Amino acid sequence: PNHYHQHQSVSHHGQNTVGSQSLCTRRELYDRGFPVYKQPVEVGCFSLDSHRRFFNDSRQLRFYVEPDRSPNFNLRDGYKDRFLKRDDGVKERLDHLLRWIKANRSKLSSRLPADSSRDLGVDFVTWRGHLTKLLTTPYETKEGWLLAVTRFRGTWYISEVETEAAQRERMNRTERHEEMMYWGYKFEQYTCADNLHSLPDSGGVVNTNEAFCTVVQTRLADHRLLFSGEVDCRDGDPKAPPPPACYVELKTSAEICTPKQRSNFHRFKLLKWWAQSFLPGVPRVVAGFRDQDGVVVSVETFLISKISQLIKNEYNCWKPTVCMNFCCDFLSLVKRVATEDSHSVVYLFSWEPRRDVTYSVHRDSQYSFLPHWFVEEMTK
Ligand code: 0WD
Ligand code: CA
Repeated sequence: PNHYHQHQSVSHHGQNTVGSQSLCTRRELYDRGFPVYKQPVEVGCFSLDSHRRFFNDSRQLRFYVEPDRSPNFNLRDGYKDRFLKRDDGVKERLDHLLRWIKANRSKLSSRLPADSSRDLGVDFVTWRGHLTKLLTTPYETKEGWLLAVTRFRGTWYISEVETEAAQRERMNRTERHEEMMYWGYKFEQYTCADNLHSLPDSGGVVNTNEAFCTVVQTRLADHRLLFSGEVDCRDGDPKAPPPPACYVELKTSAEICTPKQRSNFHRFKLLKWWAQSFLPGVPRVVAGFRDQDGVVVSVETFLISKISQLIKNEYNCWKPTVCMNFCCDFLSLVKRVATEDSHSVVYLFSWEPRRDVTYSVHRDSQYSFLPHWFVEEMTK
């Protein structure tokens, strides 16, 4: 299929209207007290197998095995002959998360009064990754975003739409970039075992269809959130705390050799790492620092709770409170704007660096993303 023109063709319908409210993304406006963010609670999990099939269980959860401090893992190994890459041209939107909701709906609304059993009991349903993009927006200077919102039975569903720039980048990646995207998954293979009694198998195939996702519930100010995020592995100690506190996020990053590189790492990379793991309450990130040839030269653990102190000496650095307040104000804007409750109406919020967040409204368009089976299920 031709993926271009996905935004242009909307205007042919002549049905989209442009909204009047907008949101400024300047940092100074969000530098106030930290909003209430409740400790995230895991309400379930699911797995996607090597064929990207959904299972309502933790079969894909792996166990962290601490490597040497200087392990010399070769991240290039297997790229040519032991790598099965997920087709990232296939847009899954919220589908897997909605399948989880369908299978676990009774658990979710069991805390609500009996007559409101059709109500999910949350304001927003989305992927953790979409929230990460919102948190980092006041500091983002390169990549904009498009978020489609549908209000359905009192809940706002938020699903990302690929921007034209992101699509261009995806279709024009260099061979070097393609290979470097593999390195992160290879690092996972070197540090994760399939069960408590086994060790990592670096000779196996890396298949990026496989995933384990946690589903968490929490509240940001007056916004009740239900979201899911992919989790790399859990602490291998059986006495580790319950999820999400036992989860470990794995990352690779270029080794730091100069003060300038250290400063950039603090200012840009730690912002993304902090936002991604803070949201679901994952307490630590294990980072493999690699050289130009993809060899991991050192491994370091970062505690999410310590990151804000680590960065305080950087001039003009990011602040967690700005991230959280911006996200909170964006969600308030969504509630004010997306008032029509209909599975086929999409409010498309868009943002480009140095601009305000704006939106347009689309009825029965290509942007509609709630699948029929989900709409039917929730209407029962
Ligand atoms: O259709 C979409 N627009 C998206 C779908 C965008 C993002 C995610 N997804 C889905 C996929 O089903 C995936 O399994 O969500 C799942 C992961 O969601 P997430 O945790 O909310 O995503 P994010 O926090 O951005 O990424 C977590 C990990 C990444 O690890 P690193 O260490 O690089 O942050 O999920 C992987 C990646 O390994 N990942 C993806 N996997 C499948 N599809 C995607 C993606 N689009 N993006 C990141
Ligand atoms: Ca990771």
